[in-house]
Amino acid sequence: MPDNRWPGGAEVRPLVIIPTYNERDNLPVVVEALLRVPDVRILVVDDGSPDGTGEVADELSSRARARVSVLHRRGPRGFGLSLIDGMRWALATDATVICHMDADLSHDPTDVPRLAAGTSEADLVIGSRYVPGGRIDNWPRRRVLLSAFANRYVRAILGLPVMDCTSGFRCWRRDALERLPLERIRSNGYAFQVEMTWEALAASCRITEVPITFVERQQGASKLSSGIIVESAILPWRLALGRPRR
Ligand SMILES: Nc1nc2c(ncn2[C@@H]2O[C@H](COP(=O)(O)OP(=O)(O)OP(=O)(O)O)[C@@H](O)[C@H]2O)c(=O)[nH]1
Ligand SMILES: [Mg+2]
Repeated sequence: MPDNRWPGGAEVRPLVIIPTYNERDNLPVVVEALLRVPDVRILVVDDGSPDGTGEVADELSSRARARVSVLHRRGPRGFGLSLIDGMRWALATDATVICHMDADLSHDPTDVPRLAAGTSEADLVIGSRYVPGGRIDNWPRRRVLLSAFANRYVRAILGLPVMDCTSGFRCWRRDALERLPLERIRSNGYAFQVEMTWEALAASCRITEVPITFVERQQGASKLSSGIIVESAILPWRLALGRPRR
């Protein structure tokens, strides 16, 4: 953010949540890049990664205590569960903008100020691959097709006015996140992003999309599973049939 203030003078204090599961080689790169962005604080939410990512996160935190925190989760693991825990943690701080991004360098840390700045006029800013200027680099054709299909499918069933409903690179205004019923969110994979978008619209949040370039991970393994795809296929129907948008 140019001078770290929204128009009108309110101070902007961004906090970026990074959920991790087996990202020991990627995490230091993403954290160091984020630390080069002025005023950003970081929360790593690790799910007891067997590869020791949690210890790597502790080491990063010990070098920048004021800016890097770590939440070690116990119990059932999950991307959505981790983000909800991270959001609750963030809401207990004085952060005014709460962002989240993947640890696998698919999301560019230098885009954070651009997304965070968008919260001056929107409650939720989505880093989008599917608006003009947005791109995907190096994804296998199978993944490109799956993602494009998933977005068309969700939009067709739910009529969401959002081009990239499944993007995991987002910034929320704190007051918007406070209005959402986080205790109701059940999804854990891509569907989590869709469910949060649905709830944001239900809470009359203003949503904007800013273009990003999404890059295929270079290291580590994807956690995409058939369970995540099935969950994503079912969720829009569950929302459309069971939970009206008010
Ligand atoms: N805490 C936590 N983080 C997770 C879990 N599953 C995935 N993540 C993290 O969530 C982010 C996105 O996961 P990815 O495996 O990259 O999934 P993806 O980006 O949807 O798929 P790819 O494009 O194949 O990488 C990464 O930072 C992961 O480490 C989980 O169960 N718990
Ligand atoms: Mg990824």
